[in-house]
Amino acid sequence: MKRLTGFQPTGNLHLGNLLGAMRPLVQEQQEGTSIAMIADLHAMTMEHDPQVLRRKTLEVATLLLAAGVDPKRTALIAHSQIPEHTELHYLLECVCHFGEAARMIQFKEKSAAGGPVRLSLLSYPVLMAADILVHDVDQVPVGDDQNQHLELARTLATRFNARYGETFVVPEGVRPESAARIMDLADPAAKMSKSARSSAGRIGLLDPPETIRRTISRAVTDTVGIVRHDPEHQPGVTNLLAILAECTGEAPGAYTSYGALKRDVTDAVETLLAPIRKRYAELADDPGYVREILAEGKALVRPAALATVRRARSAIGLLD
Ligand code: AQP
Repeated sequence: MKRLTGFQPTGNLHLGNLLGAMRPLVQEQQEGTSIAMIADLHAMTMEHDPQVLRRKTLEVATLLLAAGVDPKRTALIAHSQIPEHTELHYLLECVCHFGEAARMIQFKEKSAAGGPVRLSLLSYPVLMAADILVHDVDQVPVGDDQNQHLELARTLATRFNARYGETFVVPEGVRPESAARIMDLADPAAKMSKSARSSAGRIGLLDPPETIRRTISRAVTDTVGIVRHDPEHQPGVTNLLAILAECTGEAPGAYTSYGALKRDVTDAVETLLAPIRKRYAELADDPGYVREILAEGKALVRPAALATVRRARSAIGLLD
C-alpha cells in the first residue's frame, strides 16, 4: 500500500491543512509507503512570482518536517525535482480527452475569472494523475473538492491499461479517519483556504500568538446564544467546537458563553502550534538540511518512478 499527499506552495499553510492533511499524514506515515509531495509545478497554473515560489516550496517542506513528517518514514519530495512526473504527464495527455480536462471545476472557475488562461490550468489534472500513477500509489487521501481529480487519474489509468496493456496501479481515494474539515472563521460556510481573498478567517501555522488570539476572538458566531453542535444553524460555533476537539483530542465540555469557548479554542490552538513554530524556526536556520532531505526523498522514490515510466513508454510504443 502506497499513499501520496500533496501540498501546493501557493500561500501560507493553515490550521485546515494541518488538521485535514498534515496530521493524518504524520499519524499514518510508514517507511516505504508514505510520500509527501510539495506540488511546486501545480503552483504555476496561475500568474506567479518565481522568488515567492522557491521560498514557499522550502517553507512548506520545512513546515512539514516541523509538524512531524519523519524523513525516515516518509519520502519528502519536491514535485519538479522528479522529471518522471512531467514525462508521464505527456504520455497521459495522449489518453486524455480535451472535454475531460475542460470540465474540471477548478478550470471552469479559475478560467472564468478573466485575463489570459495558462494552458497548464487546463492540463494540470493530467499532471496530477501522473503524480499519482508514477509512484504506483494505491491510496490517495482526498477531500470532497479533489474527487474529480482522483476520478480522472482512475479513468486515465484504466483506459491506458485497457488500450496498451497492464501498466498502472488504479488508485483508490481514501478519507483518513483522523482528517477534519476546518471552515473559515470569518465565513464558516467556506473551508479555510490559502487562497481566500481575506485572511481574516484563517489561522496560519506560522501566525504569532497575538494574531491567532485576535483571529479567534473575531470568529463569526451567531445570535442563538447557546454553545452546541449544529452545523446547519450555528456553523461558526460548530466549527469552533470541531477545532477544539481536534486540537485537544477530547470532546469539548459544556460552555455557557461564546467568549469562554473562544478562550479555550485559542489556548488549544496555541498549544498545538507553539512547538511547530519553534521547530520551524530551528529548521529554517539551516535551509541546507531541508534541501538534503528533499534530495534523499528524491533518491528514495526515483527508482520506482523510472520503472513506471519505462513500462509506460514501452507499452505505448516508444523506443527504449
Ligand atoms: N480547510 C481545510 N480543512 C481540512 N483540510 C484541508 N485541506 C486544505 N484545506 C483544508 C487539505 O490540505 C491538503 C493540501 O491542500 P493543497 O495545498 O493542495 O490546497 P487545497 O486543497 O486547494 O487547500 P487550500 O489550502 O485551501 O489551498 P487553495 O486555497 O490554494 O485552494 C489537502 O489534502 C487538502 O484536502
